[in-house]
Amino acid sequence: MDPPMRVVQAKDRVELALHVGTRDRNLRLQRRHRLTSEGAVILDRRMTENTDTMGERYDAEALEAKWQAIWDRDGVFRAEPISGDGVAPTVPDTPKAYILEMLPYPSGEAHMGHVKNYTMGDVVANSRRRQGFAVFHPMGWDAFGLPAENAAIRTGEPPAVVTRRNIARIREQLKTLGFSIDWDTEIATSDPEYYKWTQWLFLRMFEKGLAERREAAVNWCPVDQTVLANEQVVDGACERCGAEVELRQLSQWFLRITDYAQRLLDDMDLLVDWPERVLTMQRNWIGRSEGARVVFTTDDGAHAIPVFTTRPDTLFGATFFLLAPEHPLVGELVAGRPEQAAVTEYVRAAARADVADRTGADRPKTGVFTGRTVTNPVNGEAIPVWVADYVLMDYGTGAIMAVPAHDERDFAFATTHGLPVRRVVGVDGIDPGAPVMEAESGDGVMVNSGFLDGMDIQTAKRAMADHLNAEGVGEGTIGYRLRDWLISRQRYWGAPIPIVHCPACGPVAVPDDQLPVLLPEVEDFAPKGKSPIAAATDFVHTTCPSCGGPAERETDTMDTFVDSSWYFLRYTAPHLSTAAFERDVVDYWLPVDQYIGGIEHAILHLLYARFFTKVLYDLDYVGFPEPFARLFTQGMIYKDGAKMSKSKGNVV
Ligand code: HQ5
Ligand code: ZN
Repeated sequence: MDPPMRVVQAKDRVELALHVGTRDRNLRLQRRHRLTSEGAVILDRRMTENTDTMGERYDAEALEAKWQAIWDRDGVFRAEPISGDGVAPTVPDTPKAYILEMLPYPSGEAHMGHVKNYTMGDVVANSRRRQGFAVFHPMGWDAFGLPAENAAIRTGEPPAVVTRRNIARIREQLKTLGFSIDWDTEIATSDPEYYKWTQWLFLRMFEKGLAERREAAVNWCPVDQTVLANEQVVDGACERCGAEVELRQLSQWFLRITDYAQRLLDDMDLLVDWPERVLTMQRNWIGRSEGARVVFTTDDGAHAIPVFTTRPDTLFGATFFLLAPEHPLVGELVAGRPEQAAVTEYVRAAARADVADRTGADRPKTGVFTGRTVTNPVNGEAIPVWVADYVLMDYGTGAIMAVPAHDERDFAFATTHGLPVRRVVGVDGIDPGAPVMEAESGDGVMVNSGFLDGMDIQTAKRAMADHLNAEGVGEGTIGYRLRDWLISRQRYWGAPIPIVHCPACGPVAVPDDQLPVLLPEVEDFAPKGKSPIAAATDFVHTTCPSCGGPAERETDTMDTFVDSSWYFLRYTAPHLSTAAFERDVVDYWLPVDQYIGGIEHAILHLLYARFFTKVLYDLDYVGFPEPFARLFTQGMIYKDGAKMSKSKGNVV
């Protein structure tokens, strides 16, 4: 057979001949160029059937099997160094290339979405190898989570069994494709030897106060019967099943990613090889805003009520003041007044209402007047105090200054209850005193705002913060849209949270030498509002590691995104039993030189992985603050108008 590509170059012409073999055709592609001072000009192209070598055309089954067996035998894709029990790897000076694609959920079979993703990584890995880099190109399975569990609920088969079968199938498919993967470092996040270290990481965070249990209004999916992270709620619906999400008041585990909000923003400066689009999405998600804390004083001077606002520039437009029904001052403000009965009744009704009902954008804006006023500290104006259920105690201080001209909900409230509306950000071509017909959110120049008049919004924000500081009635603050990461799930197929609840000691960490806390076997995987593990009484009843008294194990499991927040580190020590990974080896391979995956992970996974890496960096377990030096986010493969996925049943 001819060599696949032949180049003939003379002084004034170049001829290219390329052989392309497919299963049933063998083509010869030819192209002739004339070289001119302008460059190469194509003279002609030809495509011919190569009949004389028909017997030698590319036979995928035979050739792939032959060469893949040889690659396997010789371990040609094996990376060095890798940490393992009983080995003491030495770290070389060879330039390295860690090429990584996002690991798949083994929820069924590989499909074209995966093939596209992993082919791109393979191309990069192969080219880096030929350039002389030590290449690390691993693969693993994001094996915990709802897909395997839902399949198990349908068929009654344990998720572990379903997962094992799926992994075997998808591994076989990826192997058939002949990717240059180091299969010796394969990991599955649902293996106890992996999740032992997921639990270990959780405990390091627990020790640092970065993992904590607290009561909060959380997103509840009534179909999946579990809580969801904010990031898993899309337009009010569960990202996985599409059901409308409810708000519930529950005690849950959170990771304090908000402690890292500013660093997650600042370190984007290091991510010069990330798509600008992804950085913008993360920046918006973190949503840093400069605002102010402003103190309003009650009409009798007895109470100073602070509010947080992201719009201190609009303070002159505050025409009324709202308290959450749960605000601790409500009772006292109306005590003995004619408004007391109506306010008490309103507070009682609000306590019975669903939080989602209270805060929905197009719900009627109900409220009740307290008969009291507070003083706006910037202009001395007395403004009426109302109680309104769209104000929640969980956010800010449970009190807000209402600026109806520039906030939609405040505008709706003012309209409903006949309260004044005052424009403070001008609109081009409209008289500053003209009536406001709807909440105006545009950019403009300050009006009706005393010393702020004529400033743009940004300048006015800063000027107001300075003024509040100087007058001692508030101060400039920095806030973030980012919320703490809710990681507990009331589901079976996940890493158990390694905590014991003791009536005397409270939540106590399971000692490191008792890890992993193994997922118990249960009969019934169906969600019931609490984790199916709660039915495993042998598992639940235990003794307190601290005082030895009777205690109960935590039965929630961790969000699958916890597993995928550190897998790229574990590949460097896939079977090491004494540590999650080793510092010198992980520092050799990381950061990942090229990470490739779908744009759907621009916020969730990529932010979580950055957060975990920073925590480990601060704890001195890794020597780099960012995990992925370079990122490529491919377009997702769609079919019939939906993301190609096993759960949508539209796979090729
Ligand atoms: C694509 C499609 C489908 C998928 N386990 C997670 C995951 O997304 C990744 C973790 C790091 C959080 C891409 C997808 C991802 C890769 C694996 N894909 N088109 N798993 N129709 O199995 O491009 O974006 O769903 O990079 O394949 O996808 S996964
Ligand atoms: Zn105890």
